[in-house]
Amino acid sequence: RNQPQHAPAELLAEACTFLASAELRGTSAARLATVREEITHTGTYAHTADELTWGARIAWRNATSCLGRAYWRALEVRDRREVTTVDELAEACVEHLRVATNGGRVRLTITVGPAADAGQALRVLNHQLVGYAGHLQADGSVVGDPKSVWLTQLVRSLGWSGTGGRFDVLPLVIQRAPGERPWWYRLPRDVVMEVPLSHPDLPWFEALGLRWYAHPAISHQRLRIGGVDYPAAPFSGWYTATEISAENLARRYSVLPEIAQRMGLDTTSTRTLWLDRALVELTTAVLHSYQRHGVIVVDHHHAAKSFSTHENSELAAGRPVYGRYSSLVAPTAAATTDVYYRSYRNRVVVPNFFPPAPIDL
Ligand code: NRG
Repeated sequence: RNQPQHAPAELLAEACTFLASAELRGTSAARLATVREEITHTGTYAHTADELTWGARIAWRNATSCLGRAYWRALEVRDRREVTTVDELAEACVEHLRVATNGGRVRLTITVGPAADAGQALRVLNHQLVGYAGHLQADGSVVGDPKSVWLTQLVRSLGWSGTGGRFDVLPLVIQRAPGERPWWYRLPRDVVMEVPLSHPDLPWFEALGLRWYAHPAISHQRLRIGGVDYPAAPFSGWYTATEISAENLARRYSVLPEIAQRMGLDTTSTRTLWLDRALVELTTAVLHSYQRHGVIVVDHHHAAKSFSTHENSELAAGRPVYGRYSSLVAPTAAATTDVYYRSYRNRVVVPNFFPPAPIDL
């Protein structure tokens, strides 16, 4: 635990490759010498504000499962590396939500916490800063988000209790170092923006009581720049409507049978395409409701188009575009988008976002 994470030679090589990136406009020889010296003496080095900013942007550009990468240059990077305690990280996360949510005009924002170092890896255990609890029932069913059952049980064991409902916002859960007790923090209501779903033409839709939060603030990933790991680096971008409709509400919350029934569709045979038809109305409701509440959300056709344009400009800049097909292709009407007909190499290059280390309680 008291050893630096990477052999200095490896770290030095990754640092030098990063510092040579075109975006940094040729790091000076003096800076390279300083970094080399710092690594030799301390086993690591600190990025300048500019290196951190470009490192985070390039990490986004390299994120193979992201369809929204066209906007990588617009990422706002908040430098919170001075944070040292769980309380301070919780405060930085709340501040992140305030700034990124921006009343629904979601700002593309990353907040970078302290670098991992010997024995410490201050991090957020939630998958996203805002998320819904999954309450496991005695019969094995789940009220809420089945994805969160584990975290919900953890925070309950730490003394949290929620409403027990389907859209019960989880507290932030933060750990200072592997093996240490995590701490939880209720999010102030005013930083949690949610959108109740209604439909432009189906008046009964609103009474289903469906809702979702305004934007995803991905908080479990480890950001790696030039050989340095940042285990706490919450990232906020724009939702594609089908993430909410197809993946979250249809798949995990299993809402399609009820919608189909309210639409009067025959659900006894898949040949009636009741799943497809109910899902289209659900996606319509998401797009309509987010727009009505002034919250940025992207439709999957627009998202796919922006990605194709991005691919072309990256290729023109001489950079290959890697991707994970299954994450890039739209979950509905896939074959109406160009992405469907393409193939991608899923090559993970650094800087990038990585899965977190396994949670050690
Ligand atoms: N599917 C997840 C979120 C994954 C990341 N998607 C984004 N990221 N749009 C969900 O909550 O539905 N982003 O930073 O915008």
